[in-house]
Amino acid sequence: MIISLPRKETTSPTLGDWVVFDALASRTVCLPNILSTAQYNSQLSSIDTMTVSIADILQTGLNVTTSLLNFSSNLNTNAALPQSVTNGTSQLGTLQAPTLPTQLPASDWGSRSADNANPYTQSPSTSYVRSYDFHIKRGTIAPDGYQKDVLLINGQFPGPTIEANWGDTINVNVHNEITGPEEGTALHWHGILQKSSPWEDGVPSVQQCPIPPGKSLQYFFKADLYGSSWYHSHYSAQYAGGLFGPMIIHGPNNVDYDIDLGPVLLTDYYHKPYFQIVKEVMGTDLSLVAPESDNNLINGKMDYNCSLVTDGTPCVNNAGLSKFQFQTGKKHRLRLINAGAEAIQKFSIDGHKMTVMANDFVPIQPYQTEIVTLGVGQRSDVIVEANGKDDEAYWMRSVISNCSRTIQPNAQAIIYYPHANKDKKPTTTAWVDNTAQCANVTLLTLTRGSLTLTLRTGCTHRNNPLLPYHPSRQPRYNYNA
Ligand SMILES: [Cu+2]
Repeated sequence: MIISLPRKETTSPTLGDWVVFDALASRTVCLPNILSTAQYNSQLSSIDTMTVSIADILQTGLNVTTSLLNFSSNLNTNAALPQSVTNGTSQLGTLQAPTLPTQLPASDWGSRSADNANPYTQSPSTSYVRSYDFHIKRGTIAPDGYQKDVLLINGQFPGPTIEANWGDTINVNVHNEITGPEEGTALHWHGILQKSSPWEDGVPSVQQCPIPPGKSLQYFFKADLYGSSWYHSHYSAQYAGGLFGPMIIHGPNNVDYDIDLGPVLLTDYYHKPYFQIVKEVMGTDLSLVAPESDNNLINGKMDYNCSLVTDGTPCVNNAGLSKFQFQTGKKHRLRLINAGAEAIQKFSIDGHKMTVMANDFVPIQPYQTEIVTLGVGQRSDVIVEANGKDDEAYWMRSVISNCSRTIQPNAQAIIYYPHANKDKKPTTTAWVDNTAQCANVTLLTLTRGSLTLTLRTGCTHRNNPLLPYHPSRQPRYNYNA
């Protein structure tokens, strides 16, 4: 196994060293020590990542698991909690999160391009099946420092990234291992058309049967559109309890870029259990109102002000923010996904404009913007050119619009340039949002000079559109004419 290490991932780096800290032995091992000095001087002193094999790490006498674990916790330089406590086994939000390829091996969309093929009617059909195994269990983590019982897929929050090529078949073997209490579950593949497989999706107990506790179900469906999306539970409010993850389908691109940084999940976040959210939103007790969200996460991470906790739940300040790596001068693709429960998100990166290349599963005529607005379930693929300073770090932000009820609307993550000091937080300034908070970006405002609405359908009298239909009375006229 080979891993790539960025330079200076420690709280006490020696200039030019890559370091792994072994917490058990309380010692720091500089990885260049395991390479020859000549190798180090000639090839490695000026670059920013080093590829090293586990065998090389073993030579240092470190236990591999320990060193990797501590390496990943070192990634949260300013974090009080290791990644395993905030996000389980997910690597999202760390500098180790893998970048994505432009396509998986054996892609087969032929001469179809974003310009010449309508994805809704001209998708290819490959013979490739991309298979995933999902084990869904309850678990306890602290994504923003506040300890919470959540639902995890393969121990991960957010759930694993599904990847396929356009036209492939996606096969997900879902094992419902939810206990304490047991509960059904059912997954929904957001945006997939399911033209020939409607039973693989939809509302549980209407279109698909929920998976009973202790049972498994194989989902098979075609990746019929391409771009960025996500999957989530459709059972109860399970996805507000953690049961969601990114789904990326590689297809032809309408805009060139160099590096695919992968999913950027934006989620309003509730400390209340999802059972309680359901009660307050859907229940028959009319004295209850929909709850306020407690925080806003980027790729499942954010800090929280624990002095706000009044119920005695364990909480740690500075749990740790998501981190991203930019390469100076390169074009980075970010796949923005609003995987939240309720909130509209306003996404931006300080000092950088974004080129929006696709919305939902549809490639679009690219346009530049400072702020991307996303409603729940919406996605925007953006290209960001790293034209900032080589030794600077920049804030990535997402703000919950003021039409949502929240205690803490501001999500932040850090983007590092290659020579930025990773021990310091960015000091950059946010773009000014000139749109009304709930509105879309100005460019997308639909303007219709003189639109006359003619009421032809609906519950109104056919001869007098202003006369309402009265449901307690048998209609005497032909409605909906
Ligand atoms: Cu959905």
